[in-house]
Amino acid sequence: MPPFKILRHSLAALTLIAPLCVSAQNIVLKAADVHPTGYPNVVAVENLGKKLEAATSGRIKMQMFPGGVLGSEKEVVEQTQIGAIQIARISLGVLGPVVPEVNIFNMPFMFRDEAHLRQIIDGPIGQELLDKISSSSARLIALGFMDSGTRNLYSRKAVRKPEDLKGQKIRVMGNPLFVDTMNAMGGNGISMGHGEVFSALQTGVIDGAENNPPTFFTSNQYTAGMKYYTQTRHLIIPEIFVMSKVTWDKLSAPDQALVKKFGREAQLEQRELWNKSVTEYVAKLKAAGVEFIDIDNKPFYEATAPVRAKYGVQFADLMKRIAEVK
Ligand code: BDP
Repeated sequence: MPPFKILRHSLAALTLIAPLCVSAQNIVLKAADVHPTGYPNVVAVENLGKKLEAATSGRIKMQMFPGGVLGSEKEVVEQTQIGAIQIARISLGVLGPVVPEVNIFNMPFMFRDEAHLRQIIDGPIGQELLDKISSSSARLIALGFMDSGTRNLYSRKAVRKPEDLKGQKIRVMGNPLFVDTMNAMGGNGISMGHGEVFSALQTGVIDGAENNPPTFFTSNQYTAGMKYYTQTRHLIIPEIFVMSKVTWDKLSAPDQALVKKFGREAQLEQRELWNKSVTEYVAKLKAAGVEFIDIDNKPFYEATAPVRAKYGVQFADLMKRIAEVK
């Protein structure tokens, strides 16, 4: 057959097949998380996938890629923006450089405690922030928040006050706000992706980092000479999970409604899993010999006032509303 005929035949075949593919609308959602299998966020997103699969009789499926195999959170955000990844579960911290409005939640000592943060993310202010992300130019649809507890500092040396951090290189997430925060707390903030922290600690490229107990344990960072876990309680940041707008726009309105409904359920399910995991990993860290240092964190709070002033100036009204939520 002459080549043009083959081409014409294949095009004809394609036009026959293509409408079938579209009407079948089989979608496999690739989901990414830096945490390992079994971590509360991973489990909650996997369950969201299972519910979607059941509710659509297998038309929509999810494949979870845990453990950072699809890249750092920064890379995962970029991949999700272009539609190469469909669902990303990330810290709200790394979304700050992409959607600056979210930095309201990323400021040091923004929330009184975890209960305060939960009130906010479950209520109207949380919904407003999700809507801001979805309507921004980021091409991400925000499905829900998750708990990430309280971030505390860990280091090779015992830290009790800002002066103890002098000269220490402390890893923070990739957002200039966190570098400023760590510098204000007395150390030298160094930003890098989560997946690089363990070896950076081991090789002495950095002297410490900061995170919640489940991450500190499951990433093995506590085994890299991190003997002291100081209760600075400087950041209470939620996680967020988003869908690529490229994917979202391809879903029918009923499918979009399912994704939203199960997304909200995932937010609440993760919380139950989270509560259990904090108790479990605090016990494991202590059993492994990590010393938990309880301190009066007021000096760290005071030291970071300039950071709140610098980044908070654009959020004055919202900060007032957040403080008023009891
Ligand atoms: C963990 C968050 C994860 C971040 C990590 C980090 O769950 O999303 O990647 O911290 O510090 O608590 O990078």
